[in-house]
Amino acid sequence: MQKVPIRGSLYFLFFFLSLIPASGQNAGKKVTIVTPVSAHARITFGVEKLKQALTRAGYQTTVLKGTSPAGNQQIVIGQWSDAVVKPLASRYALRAAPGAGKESFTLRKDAQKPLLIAGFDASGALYGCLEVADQINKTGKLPETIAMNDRPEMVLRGTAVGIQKPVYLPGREVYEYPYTPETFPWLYDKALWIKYLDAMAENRYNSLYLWNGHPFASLVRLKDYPYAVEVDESTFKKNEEMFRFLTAEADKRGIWVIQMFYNIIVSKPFAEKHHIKTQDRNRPITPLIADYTRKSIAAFVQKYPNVGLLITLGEAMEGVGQDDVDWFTKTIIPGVKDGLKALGQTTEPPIVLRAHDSDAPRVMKAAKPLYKNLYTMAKYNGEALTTYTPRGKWAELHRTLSNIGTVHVENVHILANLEPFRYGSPDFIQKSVQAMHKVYGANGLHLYPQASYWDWPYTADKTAPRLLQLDRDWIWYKTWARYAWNSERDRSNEVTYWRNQLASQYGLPADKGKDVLEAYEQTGEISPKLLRRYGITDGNRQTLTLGMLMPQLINPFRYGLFTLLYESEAPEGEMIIEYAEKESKHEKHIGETPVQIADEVVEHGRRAVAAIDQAAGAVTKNKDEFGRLKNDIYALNAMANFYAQKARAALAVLKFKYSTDIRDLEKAVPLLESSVDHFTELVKLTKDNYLYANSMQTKQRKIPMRGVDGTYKTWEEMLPVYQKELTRFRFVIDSLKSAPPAAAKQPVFFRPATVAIQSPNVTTYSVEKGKRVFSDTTVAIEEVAPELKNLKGLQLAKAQQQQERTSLTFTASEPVKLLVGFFTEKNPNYLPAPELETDASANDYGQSEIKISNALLLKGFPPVNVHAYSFKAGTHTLNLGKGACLLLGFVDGNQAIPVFDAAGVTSDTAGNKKNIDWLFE
Ligand code: ADA
Repeated sequence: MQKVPIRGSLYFLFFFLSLIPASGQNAGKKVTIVTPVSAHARITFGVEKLKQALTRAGYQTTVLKGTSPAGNQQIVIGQWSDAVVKPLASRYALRAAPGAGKESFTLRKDAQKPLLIAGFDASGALYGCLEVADQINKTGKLPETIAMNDRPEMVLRGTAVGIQKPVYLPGREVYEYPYTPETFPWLYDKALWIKYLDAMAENRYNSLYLWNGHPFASLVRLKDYPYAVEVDESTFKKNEEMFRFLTAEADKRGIWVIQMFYNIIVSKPFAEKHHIKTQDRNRPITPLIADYTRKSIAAFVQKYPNVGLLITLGEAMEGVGQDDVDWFTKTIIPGVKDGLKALGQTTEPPIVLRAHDSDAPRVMKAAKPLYKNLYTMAKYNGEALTTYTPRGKWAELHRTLSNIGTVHVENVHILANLEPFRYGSPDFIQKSVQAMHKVYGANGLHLYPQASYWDWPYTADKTAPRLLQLDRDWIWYKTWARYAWNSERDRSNEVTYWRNQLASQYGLPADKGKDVLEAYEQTGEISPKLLRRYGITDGNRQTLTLGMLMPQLINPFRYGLFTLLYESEAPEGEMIIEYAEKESKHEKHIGETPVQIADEVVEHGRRAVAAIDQAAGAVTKNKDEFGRLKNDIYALNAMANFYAQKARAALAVLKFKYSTDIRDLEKAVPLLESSVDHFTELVKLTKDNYLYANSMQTKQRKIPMRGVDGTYKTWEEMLPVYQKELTRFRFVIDSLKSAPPAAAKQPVFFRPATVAIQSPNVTTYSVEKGKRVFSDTTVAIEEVAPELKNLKGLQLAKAQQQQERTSLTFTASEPVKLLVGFFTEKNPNYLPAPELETDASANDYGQSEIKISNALLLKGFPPVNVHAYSFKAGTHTLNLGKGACLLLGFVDGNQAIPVFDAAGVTSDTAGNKKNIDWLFE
């Protein structure tokens, strides 16, 4: 797999096809297929598909190997270099077209002459066969004449399957899912794999990524670490058999299987034996785990030399830094090389490096001299679909990786803002693929499932039996694949193409097919626009379709706003809070505004509903599925209206923040009421139709509500929250009207807890104004939220925190919470706050949420946000990363830590100025 020098779009040299109307008169007509004597498995597979199409059209087929063609009802198939191809190619005066490359093919047939299917390679010949089979299926006959060259634009066109679950396995951490039939019955279902692989081939995908934390201990046994295997003997055998089957069947269809894994995770039995954790975000590389991983990779490559590897250096490994470089160049690449050496093979399997939570350009620089078959990958729009006009810092990173000279692959990652509704807007997707090329310089696609990634192979629809994603989301796979093959297709032809696809799907006349397309394209704008203008994050800690709380709209920083969403994954524009601030100052608005989006999504919803209603009466096929699609369109319309009204209400409320005029608040009431009404409608539409909104049902889920124990995953559970918000709001307005603002709420002081600290040796300080927070500087507290005043902070040396990770070992006789202060600025000098977008373990101690925003101010430092880490009684070692932070002391574990913004209590300089969240909570 090398980079193809010329893009497919330029390569469309000529294509014409003369079709004589299908006569249905093929019965008894004989066709001879001629293939090379020893044809590649891909060619044999292509011939099989072609034969099936011919038989369906009434032809009698015979396959001959290596015989020269005679007569016109012949199809000659092979690579340009094959002996069977050469004579016919020279009869047509053809050879591989200039610039033809991997996976390219040529089809040629003149009237009364044989049909030539010539591939640059076996994949090309396969695609040639599939193209002819498609033509026969469409027209009912073999074309009389054909002249066509084609090849894909993107080098890698892949889909992902997560061998993961919506919840953690008992006693396990994130991503740790051994391959067993109990956990993944579908993984051993060969018929399902064949169906999936056939659909991939039909869409011309050429790579299948399997995602898992640590697959090796389910697939290989190591001489030096035999105890690391984490499945029983019979499962181990089943896994070997399943993997062999899958890779062989994939290869026939021109598909590379690529195994993904996270670093550094070790198997559970291995961890137990060596008394280490299976994963530890802040663990440095040790010789033991390096050796174990290197040997695991070597054994894997030796056993499955045709399987590629997708590497995630981030997440379970110390953040961005030299460790990433070392791990990739001293453990992973040598592991692959050891495996090749043991095999006596030199063909390097592809290694794809993810730019996730690591400095991929730096790692690639070190790795390029060591290994040739390298690729890079980064998330297209984070863990969502938000825009086809990406820009900013994130676009820069993509371009940097594309410019390295290896192929850069776009990862359409978890679609956290689309779940669980159907999505299939050809227009949005075509433009996205164009942006991948033009803005990012990329030349590969890696596509996640459209929804329910963690629940593969099922969708969230409440049906019996459950629907398969592969069936329900056919249009998702088809659209991306079509544009990955060629993104520069003419829009008006595309409208015709998709109109016909949808008409045939639902047994509709063409014009009604167009209505369905319209419904898809109108709704296709709603979730992207909403998230990029109102959202907190592009990550899967937010489920957009469940709505957002009012404080999340009016005070997003309190919820760990992921600013990249606005800066890179949205067109230039304003957030709700920015818009309101500008309004108050009578400043000019720039770019896409929240007000504009409110209007636009309502209009998209209206048009989509009208379009789907127009088609509904004419449906003759797949009626149940059409009913579900229609329901989704209605649901998206209700959701669009919910957000529009709530955003408008938020703007009115923010106006009050500046005006302090209660009339501004009163204007928000009917808007908020109406948003709750639309949400009630959404509940009605989803209650009997969906099992859940989001497939990740773990503690990482945060927005709109925490997902502890699988709660708050349906609209029904959210409705009372929104109703309560409204009730509180009405009540507060009444109180404000009838009485002057009540005296400030009395702070609830935290109850300090006593623990025995084993290391390091520290002195403590009272968390009060004037006290020094570090042992090596004179920096003292300028302002602090009074709630903290009884706590004993731990004085650490700032310089040391910046050089080494902060580690604390202590014993608690009762459950405790440790309050940690993070500086609110991204800067290598400061310890980064827990970030679920790049660290799925960031909530292991319940620490991901900001408890007290702007809790503390130090001179010359950014404001400090407080997070809380929970511990049971016992001895613990907490490893934080490198960078300055404040350990503000231990609190009684039974005391609930309220979530609030102390801005205004501390000072106006503390970031968000006046806080009005109390209007709603
Ligand atoms: C985030 C996300 C995870 C996973 C990860 C990744 O941490 O929350 O679910 O998708 O990124 O591998 O990109």
